Amino acid sequence: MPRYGQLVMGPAGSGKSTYCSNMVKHCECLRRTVHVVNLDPAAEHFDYPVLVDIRELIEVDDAMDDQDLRFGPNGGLIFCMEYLTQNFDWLQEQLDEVEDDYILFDCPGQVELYTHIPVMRQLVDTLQNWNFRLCGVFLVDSQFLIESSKFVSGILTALSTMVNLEIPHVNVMTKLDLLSSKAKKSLDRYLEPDLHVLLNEEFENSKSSPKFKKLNAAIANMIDDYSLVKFLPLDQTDEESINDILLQIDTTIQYGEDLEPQEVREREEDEEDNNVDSGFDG
Ligand SMILES: Nc1nc2c(ncn2[C@@H]2O[C@H](COP(=O)(O)OP(=O)(O)OP(=O)(O)O)[C@@H](O)[C@H]2O)c(=O)[nH]1
Ligand SMILES: [Mg+2]
Repeated sequence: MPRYGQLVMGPAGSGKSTYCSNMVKHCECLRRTVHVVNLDPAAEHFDYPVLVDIRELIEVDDAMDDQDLRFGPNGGLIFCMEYLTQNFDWLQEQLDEVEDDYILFDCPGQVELYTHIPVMRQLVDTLQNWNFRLCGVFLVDSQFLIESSKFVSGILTALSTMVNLEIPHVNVMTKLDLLSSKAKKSLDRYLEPDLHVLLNEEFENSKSSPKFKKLNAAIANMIDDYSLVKFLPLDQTDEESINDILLQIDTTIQYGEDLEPQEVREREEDEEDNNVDSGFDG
């Protein structure tokens, strides 16, 4: 039987742990069991029930307090993640204890982990060897996306993660509940962006150097070539947005295809009931 997993990634504070917690609550409403694995060795608190906690293996403080290592918080975190890759059998033991295999992996927020350090790739390869079908879920805070030049940097991080990991991938724009109504009106421009249009507008009246404009045009071309960078909106006060994201991810990892027909029917009925009778309070 395949096992299923979401690798929940994104920059610091983008809402990864909150996403996991909301997803667990949402799945409870659907009578689906979803477990969360905390992979953040610096996590202090999260409000989901945790199946596996990396801090039982190693914590950032261990790497910082060690007389020989003497890491600061950032190097310490990378050290912990590398330590995890040397102790995958520990993770395997813990994961083998559950039967309902739909697991959210709540990852740390250090961008280097996604862009060039091989740790996440090693994790992906290992989980795939353990029969996991994985979807990368990359979260970006909408506060940073809603301005074109910041948007380019958000997109580049999402893109390099996607290319680096080579697994099905979904980008999510979080914290829409915090956007002003004016910003919400221009949201569609960012969810499925035409970067040439966005950047032209941004640079039309700006005094940026021609070289900088040229660089941005080249980046826009490259991103359009991939044509894969779009975002699903997440408003944690709107259960439907959470459901849409879940459905999209389920489709990419083919969750449900191995269920018996009766189970599928029950699941569809549950999801319909749930959409009609929305008792979710975020
Ligand atoms: N209003 C609102 N606040 C949110 C949302 N998601 C997260 N937050 C808040 O943003 C802050 C960071 O959220 P976390 O879920 O801890 O973010 P994270 O990505 O796990 O952060 P790190 O693990 O430190 O990288 C917290 O104060 C959350 O309450 C959201 O959808 N709406
Ligand atoms: Mg977190």
